[in-house]
Amino acid sequence: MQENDFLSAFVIVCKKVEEALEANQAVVALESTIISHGMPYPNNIETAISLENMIREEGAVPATIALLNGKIHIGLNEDELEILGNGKGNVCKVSRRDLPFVISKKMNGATTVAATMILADLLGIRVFATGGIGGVHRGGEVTMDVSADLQELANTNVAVVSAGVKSILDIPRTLEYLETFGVPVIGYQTEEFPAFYTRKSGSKVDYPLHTPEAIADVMKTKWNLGLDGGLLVANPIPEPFEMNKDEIDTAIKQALSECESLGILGKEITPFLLSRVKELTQGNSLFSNIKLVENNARLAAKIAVAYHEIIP
Ligand code: PSU
Ligand code: MN
Repeated sequence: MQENDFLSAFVIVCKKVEEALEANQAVVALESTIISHGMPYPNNIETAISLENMIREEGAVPATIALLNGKIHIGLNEDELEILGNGKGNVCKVSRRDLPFVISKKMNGATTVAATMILADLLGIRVFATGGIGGVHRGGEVTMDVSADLQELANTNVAVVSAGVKSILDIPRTLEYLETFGVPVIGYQTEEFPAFYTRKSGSKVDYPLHTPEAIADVMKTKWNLGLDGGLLVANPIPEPFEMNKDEIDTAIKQALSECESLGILGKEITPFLLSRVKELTQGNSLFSNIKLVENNARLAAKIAVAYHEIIP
């Protein structure tokens, strides 16, 4: 069986994304874990729709990626977003490891950064916007809890735009890991690596770049050199929406200690921490979260447009 026949049995590409890919237009991938496990209903669906609209406003085509009844969907309609976000059915959190099971069992799945990168890459989508990526957990030097997102960045040719990494994680070790695996960390108009809810983390980016065109040029250069793997574009939350550092630090500290005393393990750790931080800071963190993802979607679209102008 040809590779394409094989894939077409699993992949459903929506019409607008298919047309954009055929016409070699800029496409931006979006993940779905943020919809199913990252935000409450109905803010999650509203945000998913607003991200898509912002990407269109910037001249690119959005492709939200998820698994529905075991099919890989690239580009979702509003009914499909509703299934992922309304909390009524079971939607698994799907990273690289989970893909074959959820597809083979014809289940619904929300894709993490790692799984979204894999599926974007299948179709040649090179730019992806998210909120925050997974990383090395605090204590990860003992537990070995390191998100599969980092290995995917090491191997898969997609530029991921995020607002940095939440300080539920060990940010300096996350950056060390990325360095070891050759993943460039670019700061968009910043020298400081951002910590999701706040613009500063105390760690530096590798290279600050000031325009989407400059970022697109680095992507092209990296891949033309045969240096496979992703790039992490760290885009700080806009100043007006930044959270108070003490408020967020206190909530994270409490969430981490509850996680340990409840004995939460494995893939449940990140969703537990995210949802506890959200509860402990009430609406504040949700509002910041929405604003920073929107900011990332706009930048990702600008990078995708710039990239498409310089590739043949
Ligand atoms: N960090 C966030 N928000 C998120 C996630 C991480 O600030 O929504 C989600 C993303 O989908 C990410 C995943 O890819 O959690 C990482 O999970 P794990 O640590 O289990 O690999
Ligand atoms: Mn983990």
